[in-house]
Amino acid sequence: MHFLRDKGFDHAHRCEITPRATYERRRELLKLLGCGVAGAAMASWAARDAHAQTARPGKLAALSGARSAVSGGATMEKPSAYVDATGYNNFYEFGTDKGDPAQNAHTLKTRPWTVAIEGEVKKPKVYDIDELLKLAPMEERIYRLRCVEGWSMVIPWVGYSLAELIRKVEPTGSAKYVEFVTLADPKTMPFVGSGVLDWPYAEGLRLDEAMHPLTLLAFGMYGEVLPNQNGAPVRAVVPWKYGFKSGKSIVKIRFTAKQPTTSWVKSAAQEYGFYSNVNPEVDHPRWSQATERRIGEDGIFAKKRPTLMFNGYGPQVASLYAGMDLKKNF
Ligand SMILES: Nc1nc2c(c(=O)[nH]1)N[C@H]1C(S)=C(S)[C@@H](COP(=O)(O)O)O[C@H]1N2
Ligand SMILES: [Mo]
Repeated sequence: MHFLRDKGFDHAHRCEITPRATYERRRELLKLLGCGVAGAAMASWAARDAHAQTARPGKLAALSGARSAVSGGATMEKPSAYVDATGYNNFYEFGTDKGDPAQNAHTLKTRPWTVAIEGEVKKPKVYDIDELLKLAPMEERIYRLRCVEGWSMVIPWVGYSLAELIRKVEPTGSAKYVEFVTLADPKTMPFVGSGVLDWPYAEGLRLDEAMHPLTLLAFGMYGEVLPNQNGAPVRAVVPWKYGFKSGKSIVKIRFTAKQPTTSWVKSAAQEYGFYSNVNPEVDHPRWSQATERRIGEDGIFAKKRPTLMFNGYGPQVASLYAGMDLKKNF
């Protein structure tokens, strides 16, 4: 996708422009065919496609959540179609093209699964995923997701605030940061072992960011458990930051005194900062961040949307960054 220039990838060509154009053309074509130009089979395919935007997809085990009472926890924007949310992904462990995770992630084994809580906590513990699932009541959170590449979606997640878990494990006074380490299993993840990124994929947050009620530990989406390509069985979702801060398929959460390095900072520190808050005023060195394409409404003639400061979550999160220079701390 974005930064692989240094390692000899022309990512803009390979992972972004060509596949997205192809993908959009296919969707546009299906829409046109749905308007009666083609036969009944195609029309019904398109109708099912439209219906999928609201109905439970019925593909995986149900996992429902109560409507969230967290401020900013449910955008009124229309959720993206399930086919888009599950078919257009970044999950580099399974390949760098947007369609690769949906194609390849069936090999991921999500049981047995544990998440180790380590570092600066009074109660370190290895949680079994099924215990973690029951740790707090599930909520539905409808969040905008803004990728650093310039596309966005709206996804109804199911999970609970990461703060619920953090409170249980009792960070010590030295804990200032939280590091998320995700699975790196070369047997089931075909791109682990490639030089594309430094594995395991690791991300980090400041402790107060991790404690913010909007920071979600997600186990499901669209009323069902997470599809593998979306980070099953458990992932983070940090809606005011670029998508790559939201690590998928987490196996370890470590509390630290020092700011952890992250996979993206290691790969290109001048392009991907530790904070990576969505900010239309701070351009990526190679492209503007002022606008975005909403996947699903991004036909060839569709207008881009303006990107909002903190992805629209400023009223909830701006105070975390009071007094900070966000051009320096990008
Ligand atoms: N382990 C892991 N987590 C990851 C990534 C990845 O490559 N590996 N990609 C990130 C990026 S760039 C984005 S935009 C989001 C995409 O999440 P989605 O597939 O649910 O849309 O996942 C993030 N989490
Ligand atoms: Mo992303």
